[in-house]
Amino acid sequence: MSFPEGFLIGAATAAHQVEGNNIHSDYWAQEQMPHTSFTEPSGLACDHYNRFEEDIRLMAEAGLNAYRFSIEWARIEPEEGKFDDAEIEHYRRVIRCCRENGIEPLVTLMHFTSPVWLIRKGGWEAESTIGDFSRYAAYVTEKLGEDIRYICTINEANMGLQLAAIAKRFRMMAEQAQKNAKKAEGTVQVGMNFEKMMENMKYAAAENAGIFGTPQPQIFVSSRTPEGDILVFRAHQAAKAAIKAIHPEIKVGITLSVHDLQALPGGEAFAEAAWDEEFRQYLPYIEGDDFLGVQNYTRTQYGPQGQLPCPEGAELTQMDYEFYPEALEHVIRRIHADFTGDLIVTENGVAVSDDSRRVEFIRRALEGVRHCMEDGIPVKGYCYWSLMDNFEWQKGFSMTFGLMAVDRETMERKPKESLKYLGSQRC
Ligand code: GCO
Repeated sequence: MSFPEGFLIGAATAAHQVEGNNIHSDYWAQEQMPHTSFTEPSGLACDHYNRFEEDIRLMAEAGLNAYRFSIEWARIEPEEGKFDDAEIEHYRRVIRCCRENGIEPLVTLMHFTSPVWLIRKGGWEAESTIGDFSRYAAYVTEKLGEDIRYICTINEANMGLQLAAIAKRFRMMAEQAQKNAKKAEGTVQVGMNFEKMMENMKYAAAENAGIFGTPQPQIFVSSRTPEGDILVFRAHQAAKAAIKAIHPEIKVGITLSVHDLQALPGGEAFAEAAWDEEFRQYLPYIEGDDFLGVQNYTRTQYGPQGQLPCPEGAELTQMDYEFYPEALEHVIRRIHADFTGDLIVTENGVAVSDDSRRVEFIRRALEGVRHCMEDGIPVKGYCYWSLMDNFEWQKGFSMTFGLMAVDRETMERKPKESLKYLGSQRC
């Protein structure tokens, strides 16, 4: 089955990861800290801010008809209550360029980065963020709404608790390491400086306090309290109401990070609990949304003792995920059992150096999407992550997810076979 007329096939990016010089954002500030946890600063990133016309043209020439990108809040409102119309005009040009190239823009309003002033006010644990975010959403909708049909309010809104669980495990390991730092260094077969890591954490706390007024700034990608976790979804609801009040015809949704959670014998309860925490608990906050953005990369397996490592001998990606494109079909089916609204795959991709593996990944992932649609599941689009190799947050530019390579010196774009392959998959 080929995809129906109007099915969206495209690529995704995020402002901070590709545009460059996002200087009013919390991430930019943390990247400059002497004891930053970032491998390298984002700097000019992929200079997409200045090269977006070329990038959009390359997508259109390859046959893509959709582009998911984010508008950067820290550019639009660099100071609280002061909106920068010049930046609105920049994004108006991006949206117009999409339309001129026959590409549907899917606009994300918040993709992990926030203005520094928001974090100084308490960030994603502060009640005031709900009003600040919906005011920003209203401003963008007023200015650009007539050219937009799809808005994703918040990217991967369910990351907070996932991070809290990881941070808890890390803290326990770090406390253990602090007790026997030297001894701990002898228990791993890799040169680790646990003492230096602990030292760094102390300095970083002081540096964060200097920037944000607190040693533990509540940036979006932080461990979240249960109240903070729900605050993110309340911010989504407030922004959706603000958007609908101005342009009710715009389709509004949120995007969630979802794993294909698989239970081996004895692991059923763990897998069920993980699905409740990762997805089901948020259903009341997304019921009635126009679509749900599905973001999936791999699977997670559970046995009688809980989460299992990747299967022995499995092909791994640069991110140490298992190469497992079948996860997408499984997770779409699982979501549809609980949420029967429209679905758009807003992120699915693979960080590999061999592009033929990316082509194989896309082929198998889209095969799974087709199977879901043949069974009547309302999938309306697929956006591959990512259009170009870009700034993978704390890992810097080392991960290559892109359909295009970018020369780090010259910023020259080098489209890969996978870009052409993806474009060839439209109806
Ligand atoms: C995320 C973000 C992207 C990542 C992508 C690859 O899901 O973390 O949406 O910014 O770069 O997922 O890890």
